[in-house]
Amino acid sequence: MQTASHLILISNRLPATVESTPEGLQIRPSSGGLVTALRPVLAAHKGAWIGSIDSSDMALESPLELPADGNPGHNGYDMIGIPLTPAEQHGFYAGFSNEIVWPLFHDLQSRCNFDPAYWKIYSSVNRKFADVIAHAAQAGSRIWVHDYHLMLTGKFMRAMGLRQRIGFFLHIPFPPLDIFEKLPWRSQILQALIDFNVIGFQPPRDLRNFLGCVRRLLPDVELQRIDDDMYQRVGAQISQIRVFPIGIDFNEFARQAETPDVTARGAQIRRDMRGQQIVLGVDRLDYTKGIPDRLKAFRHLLQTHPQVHRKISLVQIVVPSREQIPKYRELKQEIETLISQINGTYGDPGWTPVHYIHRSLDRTELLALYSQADIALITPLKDGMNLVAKEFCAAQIECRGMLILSEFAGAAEQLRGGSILVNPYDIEGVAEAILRAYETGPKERRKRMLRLRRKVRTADVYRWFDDFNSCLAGAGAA
Ligand code: ADQ
Repeated sequence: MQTASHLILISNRLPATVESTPEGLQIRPSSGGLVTALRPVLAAHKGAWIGSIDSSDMALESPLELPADGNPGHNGYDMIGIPLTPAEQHGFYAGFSNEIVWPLFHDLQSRCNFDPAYWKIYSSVNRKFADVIAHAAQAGSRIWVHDYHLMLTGKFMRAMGLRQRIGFFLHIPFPPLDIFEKLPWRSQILQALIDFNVIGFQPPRDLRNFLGCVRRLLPDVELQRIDDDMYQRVGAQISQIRVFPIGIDFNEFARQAETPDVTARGAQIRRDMRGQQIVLGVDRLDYTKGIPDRLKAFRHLLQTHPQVHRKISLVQIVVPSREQIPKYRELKQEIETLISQINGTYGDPGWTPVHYIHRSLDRTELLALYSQADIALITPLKDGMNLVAKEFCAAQIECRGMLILSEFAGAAEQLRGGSILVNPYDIEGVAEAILRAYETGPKERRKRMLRLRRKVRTADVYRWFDDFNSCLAGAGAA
């Protein structure tokens, strides 16, 4: 018998990799935006996490149940891994999710490949997820679906007769009507989303866009405004549509940033780059993160302000991502060409303008860089939130760093007071912002960073989780 607080989280991938070894199944916790955000809140709640797994070496046909008992990799959660065939992986994940929804929802419709075959597979994989959820759900379960891969699951769960409270949180942006309506399956997606009891978005911008689409494309749906950040659907099924800006585990990041390992590594980085201000970029390899435009802005700064030569360096960390998709491979090439061109033009034996790291970093290395950076340059073309901006603030124990942030990141809404906001497409504007940050004195830096840290500390991941979870608990069942 489960209690009413039994929570089922569902995301495209399980927050772990499962490998078959002669000793049995090996389960390793994985990293990534969503997992980083949710891991700290898992320990306190009981329930299950459902997501797909790579089962190519296990020849699985049915879902793999991984009970939490005695397995530290689970964070106290049962896990259920859904095996997907290579065709499903291709059509659902690489295809519909990442060649259609991902670019479209980031306003990059020219990058979309609206292949109708993708839609069929997306729909059938969403049904498969809904089926597994229906089997795992208990009478009092709350069901919380994450992100754009699974927008149809609510509809399928309802069709299967599930009456529990179901919520959906979108980690990525929701586009404005004139972009969303390019989607050939726009009404089906919107109709499916409205079947959730709670629909959560990151910044108010996305809530407004969603409401605009519902009003235009689903005119029979009646919405009632509760306040600026919250709307309610009127009708048989009560839905709340709200903003829940995601945060980080601020205290944990700040604590780790002061550990001896991080401090020692930070001091070494400082020595290696003495006499220079460190400009830091940290991103998954993704065209939405605006890395080429950022490099062009940095190049423009070097071109127009020779006084900063040898006094400033960009450290650009790029985490490999979605390497099976050709556009991502092309992006890597573009980034590397730009970096070698900048270093070839401006570098000399004593100074490398751009340091490029193409791999995932461990927490110590990442925190050492965050804590030593004089300027964080975070310029996504569009982003649901952007956790890197918040992690940077948490690790800035000495309050020396300046944050330059894209006005199109969801985080800009919360961090506008304290950061320098830029239009990431404006190469000259971003170059000017770097110069301005470079010239900012210690007193002003400290004032700004204290303000940013206060904001990030208050709106942390626990608050995000609690807000959504209590909203889900309070939402009417179907
Ligand atoms: P992402 O697009 O993955 O997440 P982001 O929010 O920036 O983007 O999170 C990236 C995460 O990866 C951060 O926690 C960061 O620490 C980590 N990371 C980045 N570079 C790393 C490196 N080299 N080594 C190790 N770790 C690294 C999606 C949405 C975002 C939204 C999040 C959470 O696209 O807009 O903020 O979900 O909702």
